[in-house]
Amino acid sequence: MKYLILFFLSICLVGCSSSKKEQPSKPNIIFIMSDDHAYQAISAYDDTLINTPNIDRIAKEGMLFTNASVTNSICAPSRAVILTGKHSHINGKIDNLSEFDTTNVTFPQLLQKAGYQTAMFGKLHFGNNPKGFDEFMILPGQGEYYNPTFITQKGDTVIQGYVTDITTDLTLDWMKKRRDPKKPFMLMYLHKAPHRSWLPTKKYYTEYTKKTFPLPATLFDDYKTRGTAAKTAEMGILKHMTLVYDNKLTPETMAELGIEDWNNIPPRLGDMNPQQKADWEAVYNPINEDFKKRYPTMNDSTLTVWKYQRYMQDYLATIASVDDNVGRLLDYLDEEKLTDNTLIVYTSDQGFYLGEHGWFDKRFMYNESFKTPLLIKWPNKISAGITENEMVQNLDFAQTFLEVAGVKAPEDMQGESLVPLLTGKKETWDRDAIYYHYYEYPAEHAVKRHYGIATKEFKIIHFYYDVDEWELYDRKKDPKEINNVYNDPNYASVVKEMTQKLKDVRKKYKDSETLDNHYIELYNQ
Ligand code: SGN
Ligand code: CA
Repeated sequence: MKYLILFFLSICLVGCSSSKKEQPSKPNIIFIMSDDHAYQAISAYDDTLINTPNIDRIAKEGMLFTNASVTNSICAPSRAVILTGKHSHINGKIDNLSEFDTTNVTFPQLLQKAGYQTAMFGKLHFGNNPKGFDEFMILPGQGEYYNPTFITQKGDTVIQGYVTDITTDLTLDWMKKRRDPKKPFMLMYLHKAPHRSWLPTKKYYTEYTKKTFPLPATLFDDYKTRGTAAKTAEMGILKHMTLVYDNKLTPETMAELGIEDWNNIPPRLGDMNPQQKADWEAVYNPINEDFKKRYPTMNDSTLTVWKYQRYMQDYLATIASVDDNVGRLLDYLDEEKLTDNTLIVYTSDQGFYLGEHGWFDKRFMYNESFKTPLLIKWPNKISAGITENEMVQNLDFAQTFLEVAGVKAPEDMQGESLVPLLTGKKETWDRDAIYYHYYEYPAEHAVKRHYGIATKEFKIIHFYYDVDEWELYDRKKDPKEINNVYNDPNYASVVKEMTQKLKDVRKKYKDSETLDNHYIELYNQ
């Protein structure tokens, strides 16, 4: 009997220690990012436009950041900042056009070295493959919504179906079949949606094309107090959003109505198979017919509203799929009991204009494109349902993830770990200004080069290169940023203070006029 008890005890000891080994003590990290997802289109921030119950779950069970922003509001540069923890002028990826310099050290490389299993699925948009990943399947460039090609370590592969669903299928497949339960993992799950040209699934275009949305207060902004940059940007819904490419009218409709548009190319419908195309036409052809009847009586204002509604219908419908798929992933983590030891981030590579100032697209340091959604949950560490108003940036992710994993961040990373904010130890958080710098000009949408800083109260912006113009906004009194008060004598002392602070912050982050000129020269080559 004694031997029998000893035998069972020893089995238990071996069993217990091996099951302990299979539960890595380091937390898993899941970084979920969509492309161009405006915070205005997440119901945890605002439920005027859409309900996103699954994305909201992250904030309900964790933290909602109301003052998160990017350092450079454009796709690939934002991703480079996230991976390197360095501003664009330091990591070198200033625009979408250049290749990412892979001699940069990225946080996935450091986590992989520290024993994390690493994987990336979805849109990267670098022009080259990511380093530091055990496995990746990424879209080439912008990628396609329907039947997309994926770049894998074994070569390219075309996958039939809808990109948002496929990105999740690939992710879950990796989690189910190739995840090593003995290691902690770091997963980057990166949606292409809701990027232009906004092609939804049948389920959601059928539903959303029946909806009408409230108009944003600044849809008919006249940019009266703003400088040249806002006035000359080519991202107006009326003038620059195209009826065929964006609003899905057919070239035949355009010809019949005698309307000329600079971009008469339909949005990649050629990638659809015959069934997908037939389903699409069954919903979008009647919209064309309806437009033909309305067009003769339309003026600029009614056409703007029509285009805005069409824009919102398709843009938001692509988000409905993102939300469903985020739910699939969260459910899987719950089922597999992985939730408790996993930090989950939901964010976007930048914000986006949903008709505010009459615009779509991003790039500006103005609020809607500067601010980005950020929701983080980390059970047992973050209390549920917390709202955090401190100013945080995409620059902070690398150091946050390294600290979570117990890895020392390289000295030259430029962000701050968010761990003190996440764990309620705010005393050490003393950031009072954040830096922004946008470079891609001259280019599509014609947003002029600019840099600036934001404090909780004010924002100062310097537009340069082919202009030399300054703007100042009182963020508290004028959250919609319609009054540039740079020349208002009442703000003279604020201008002085903010200009000095901007100089100090440029110095702190090692940006300078010499570097501005260096990048202008490079860009013009
Ligand atoms: C494409 C879009 C632009 C968009 C850029 C950058 N045009 O060029 O509207 O600003 O991507 O977006 S499109 O005609 O190709 O749709 S980013 O998110 O990749 O930076
Ligand atoms: Ca983007």
